[in-house]
Amino acid sequence: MRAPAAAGLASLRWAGRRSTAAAFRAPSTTTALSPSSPSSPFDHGQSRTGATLVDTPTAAHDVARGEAPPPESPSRQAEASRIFRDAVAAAGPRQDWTRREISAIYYQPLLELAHQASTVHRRFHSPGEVQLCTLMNIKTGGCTEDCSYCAQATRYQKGTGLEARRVETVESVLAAARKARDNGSTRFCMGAAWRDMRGRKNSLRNIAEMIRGVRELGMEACVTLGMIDDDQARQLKEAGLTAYNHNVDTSREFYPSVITTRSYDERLQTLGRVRDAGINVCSGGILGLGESSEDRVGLLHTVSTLPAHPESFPVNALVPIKGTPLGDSTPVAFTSMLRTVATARILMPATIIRIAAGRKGMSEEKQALCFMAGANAIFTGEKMLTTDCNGWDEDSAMFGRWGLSPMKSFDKTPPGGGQVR
Ligand code: SAM
Ligand code: DTB
Ligand code: SF4
Repeated sequence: MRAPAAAGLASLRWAGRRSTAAAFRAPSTTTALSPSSPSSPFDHGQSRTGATLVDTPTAAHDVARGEAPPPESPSRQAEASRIFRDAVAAAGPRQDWTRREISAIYYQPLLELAHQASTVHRRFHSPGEVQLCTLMNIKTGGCTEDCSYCAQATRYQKGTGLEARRVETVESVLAAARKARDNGSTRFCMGAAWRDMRGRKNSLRNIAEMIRGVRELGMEACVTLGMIDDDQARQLKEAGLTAYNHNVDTSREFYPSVITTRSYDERLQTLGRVRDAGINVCSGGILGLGESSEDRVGLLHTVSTLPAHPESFPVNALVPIKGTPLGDSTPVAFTSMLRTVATARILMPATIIRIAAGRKGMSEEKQALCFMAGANAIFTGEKMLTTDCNGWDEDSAMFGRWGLSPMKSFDKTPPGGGQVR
């Protein structure tokens, strides 16, 4: 359990900021994530190489895949409205979503979608409660994979200039976890720039030590180490791991344009092993990779039709890293982010939805819309993995202004049943 004195300190920080909200300054920067306006209000521009300007299916693109209806057909619109109503009214999580149903939800008028997601959110969660998770990169850089968004791949090192480091010590990781806990975070997530855990017996033993230490601090422990096998999953479970993060990143179709060194199915196999070991699955995606809105629908379809919904669904907005193939990408439209969050909330009502990478560039007002539409977790602290993160002070001030409160640890029953441990 968390030491009472430290718990008191952390809650004072967040509660204190809440009660004196008016005294805190407005956010100083607002980096617009939205690209420039479409040339006409009917411009449904979207492509695999640029940002989605308006998230409406273009008949050519989507009908070619036999999925999305031309938006002007009244009978299709009536069907979409019926699907939407049924989805919103569902009493509990379901895993049999079709892509057609997900499209019908995703392309609803945005404010209606956000509003309905908000009502679903209130049925399954305490509104305004947001989980605070702090990340630590326990092994930086030197990764053999070719994920085209990632600062840590060796093959982009000349361009990124990121130096690889050895695995952090157990002591330094636990010192960082303690600091995170004292600042109010209830989950600590340790990331390593590895393809997989093969031949890393000693590292796994140290990571098990880190997990035990994080749990002794009263925090939920999460790791993201690449692909793992059944035995490694079992060892992590034995150490007390709460959740394993392994993102599918995008749709099955678009995935090979982003990563070639490991397959979509390998990712799903790792998720299966994590689930079978009794560890909560944290799996989400990245927006702004040059995907189309149908790829975002595909991402949502993959995660919402897993045998059990992930306990946590991180929505990352690409942070373009200079020197990587996606270093000059156009930012994803905020409306696409909001649609993804709101649709995820309706499809996976009990899941924790996390605003992950890219939050640093989002105004408070945009974040607030995401919280309204069902997001209920953030990464907070000094750093993400290689990029900056919104700090605890900044976030606690935001919580004060918007009446948000930190979620307690171990307070959720995961969507598949059982206890979050
Ligand atoms: N190496 C492990 C793996 O790939 O599973 C763990 C770490 S990896 C950096 C964790 C996730 O962070 C990726 O799957 C991706 O979704 C996200 N990510 C990495 N770089 C990002 C970036 N530049 N912008 C947004 N999200 C990013
Ligand atoms: C996730 O979905 N996002 C986090 C966490 N899981 C490991 C990582 C984001 C990384 C952002 C880019 C960076 O800092 O290098
Ligand atoms: Fe390696 Fe993970 Fe980065 Fe891919 S996302 S290059 S696997 S650290």
